[in-house]
Amino acid sequence: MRTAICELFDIEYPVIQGGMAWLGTAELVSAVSEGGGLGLIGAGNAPPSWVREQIRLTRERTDKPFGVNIMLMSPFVEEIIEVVLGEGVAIVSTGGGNPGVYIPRLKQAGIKVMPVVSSVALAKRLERAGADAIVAEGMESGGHIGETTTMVLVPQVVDGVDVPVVAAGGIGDGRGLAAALSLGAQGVQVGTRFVCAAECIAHAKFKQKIIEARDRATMVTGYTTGHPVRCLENKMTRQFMAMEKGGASVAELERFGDGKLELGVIEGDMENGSLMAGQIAGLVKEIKPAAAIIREIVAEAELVIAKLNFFVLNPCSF
Ligand code: TUI
Repeated sequence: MRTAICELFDIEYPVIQGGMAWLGTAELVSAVSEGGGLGLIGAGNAPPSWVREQIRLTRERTDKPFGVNIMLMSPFVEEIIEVVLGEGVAIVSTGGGNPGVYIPRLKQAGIKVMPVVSSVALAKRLERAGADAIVAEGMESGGHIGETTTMVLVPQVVDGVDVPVVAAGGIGDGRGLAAALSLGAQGVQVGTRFVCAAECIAHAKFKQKIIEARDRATMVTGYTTGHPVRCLENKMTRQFMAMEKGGASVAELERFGDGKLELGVIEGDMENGSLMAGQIAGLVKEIKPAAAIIREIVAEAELVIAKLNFFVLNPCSF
């Protein structure tokens, strides 16, 4: 299954790992890239020295292409840009803001740039600014989200830009990949499913909580701060929501949220930690190597597409 995204990034399968803060480490990134997908180091709020170290560790583990996801709300964005330039990183994705001002410098260095967006307007603006591909991320995703679902956002972004589009949000198996291709996307970005990759350093309790999650396990908090975030529902999300309903200020809420992601996904505090995960958590049933996850997604998508093709040729056969 080769698409324009495979050509653009020189990868085997059009499956990109979401740039998850704390979890997009050399272990997972190299496993995804070795498996024929595209691994992304999740810079999150990490200091530039950590990002540099992860780039070097990834290179020790794989010769395959990989990238860095820059989270634009990080206080270290400028320094992380310097790190990716200095280390000769080939691919940069961005999230959590408008990367327009950084694109010229990245492009000048020959870096392929793939912003994650949650609206058609920003997709168009970033294509004009030089983006090589666009990730259209629906509100089914874990972490910081927009307002539109993947089903609705992807075809409108596809119609709005000429560069290849990658669908994100709510995709965790081959049916999701086939659906994304049907909407006109040339690939998928997958986050939550890769949290349960064997190589992902997420705490075992977090992986287990995703495996036990059902369709309505997640909750969105932070609408009052302007930064809505989807997480598995727990004591932390209920407290956050209660503070929002009680009129807590943005500063109070931000203070409350500080450090909670590491507490949840790395330290394994299932009640007080922030467990960012997408709605597709309900579909994740087992831990397996990243390469197997990728193989299964692609094989299932090929089967789904073959079945649909058969259906077109043989009406009423379903
Ligand atoms: O960025 C993400 N997902 C994230 S970032 C993150 S770290 C975090 N930690 C605590 C609180 C908040 C965030 C966790 N998950 N996804 C990509 C994404 N980007 N989704 C939506 C956007 C986005 C939003 C606004 C992109 C651009 C944008 O632009 C606004 C503007 O300035 O035009």
